[in-house]
Amino acid sequence: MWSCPCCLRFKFSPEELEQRYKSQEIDKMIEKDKQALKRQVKLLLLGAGESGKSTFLKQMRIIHGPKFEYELVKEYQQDIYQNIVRGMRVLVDARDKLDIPWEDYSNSEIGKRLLECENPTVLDAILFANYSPLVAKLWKDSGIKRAFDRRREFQLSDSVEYFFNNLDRISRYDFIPTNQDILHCRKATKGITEFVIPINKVPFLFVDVGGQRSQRQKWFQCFDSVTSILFLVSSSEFDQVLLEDRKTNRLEESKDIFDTIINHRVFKNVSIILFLNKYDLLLKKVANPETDIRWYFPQFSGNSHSIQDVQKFILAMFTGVKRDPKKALYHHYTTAVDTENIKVVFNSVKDTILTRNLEILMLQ
Ligand SMILES: Nc1nc2c(ncn2[C@@H]2O[C@H](COP(=O)(O)OP(=O)(O)OP(=O)(O)O)[C@@H](O)[C@H]2O)c(=O)[nH]1
Ligand SMILES: [Mg+2]
Repeated sequence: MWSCPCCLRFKFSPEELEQRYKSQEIDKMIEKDKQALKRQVKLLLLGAGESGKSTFLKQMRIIHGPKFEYELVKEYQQDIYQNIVRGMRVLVDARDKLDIPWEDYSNSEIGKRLLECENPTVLDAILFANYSPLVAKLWKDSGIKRAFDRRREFQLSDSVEYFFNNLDRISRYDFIPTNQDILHCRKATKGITEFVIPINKVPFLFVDVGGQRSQRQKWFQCFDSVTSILFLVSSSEFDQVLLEDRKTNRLEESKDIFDTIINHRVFKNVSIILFLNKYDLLLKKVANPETDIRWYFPQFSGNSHSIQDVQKFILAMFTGVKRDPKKALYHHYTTAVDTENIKVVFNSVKDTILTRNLEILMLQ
């Protein structure tokens, strides 16, 4: 209630007046926060491990700001060095286990050295200089390339090829990661990361979670007041198994998670947007005569080397689990490492989300 300041002066001591003034200011701030919270759009990024959730969030920063801070870029730089060394170790080990001969036998010594040296916890430009010539030499060996071609049989991050192909630039002492390098950098998310980005003067709160099995029990902590769920699927993973148990098909796992989310009663009024991600990798896989989606999904009845047929099949797999026929489900084919693609896709997604948010506000 508003009170006339002149009357208040006779009723209260200066201390009491000050106290009153402070509490009125606090009330105003709380009210302002409440209004801002009401206007805020909360977007949950969900999906299995490696589906591209954190990459999508990086794109939001690249497109809408704020820029990556210097310290963060330095962290990415170290992670990129780690991605490269770990990636080559995995390939050397796989070549051995798959019994693929070296093209140049002298590389076996280099491979052994790489496997035997202790895994450094922090790699900087100076330390990385010890590794980069070894990695460059091994990447040229057809034995390693053949192991790489059989990568679906073991666990290798999708970005290592990009980094190996950019090794000369990355090995320079003055290397500073570009946005493209940052987008390819792989670090599994542990826990929950929240990031607010003002878009069209509306605060968008992005919530990024870890998608691996051990991380999923934390998801329910962020199920409150969600405006929309952006569910990411790595569509190129139809022939791969999970890192967590090395036997479950990755696409099947992703579909099961989607089933739980889309049919969850907490999300009855939440719009769900499905991103069939890693379109670039899917395109390459479908064109490859050495693989066939039918080997993993015998129910596939189209042309297994037609990208449209494969996309249609994967989409139907996901839309098919939705139990409520009235529930809206939007979908997009995305390449999360491609800024132009995400710019276009997010523009249309944003309009859907804002309209939906307005409807919710009007109902309140
Ligand atoms: N080529 C390609 N790579 C992608 C795409 N989307 C993501 N990646 C890469 O895939 C890897 C995994 O992406 P992340 O964004 O870390 O996946 P995530 O869903 O956050 O994974 P978790 O944190 O483990 O749940 C990274 O190395 C990305 O650069 C894509 O559309 N195309
Ligand atoms: Mg992540």
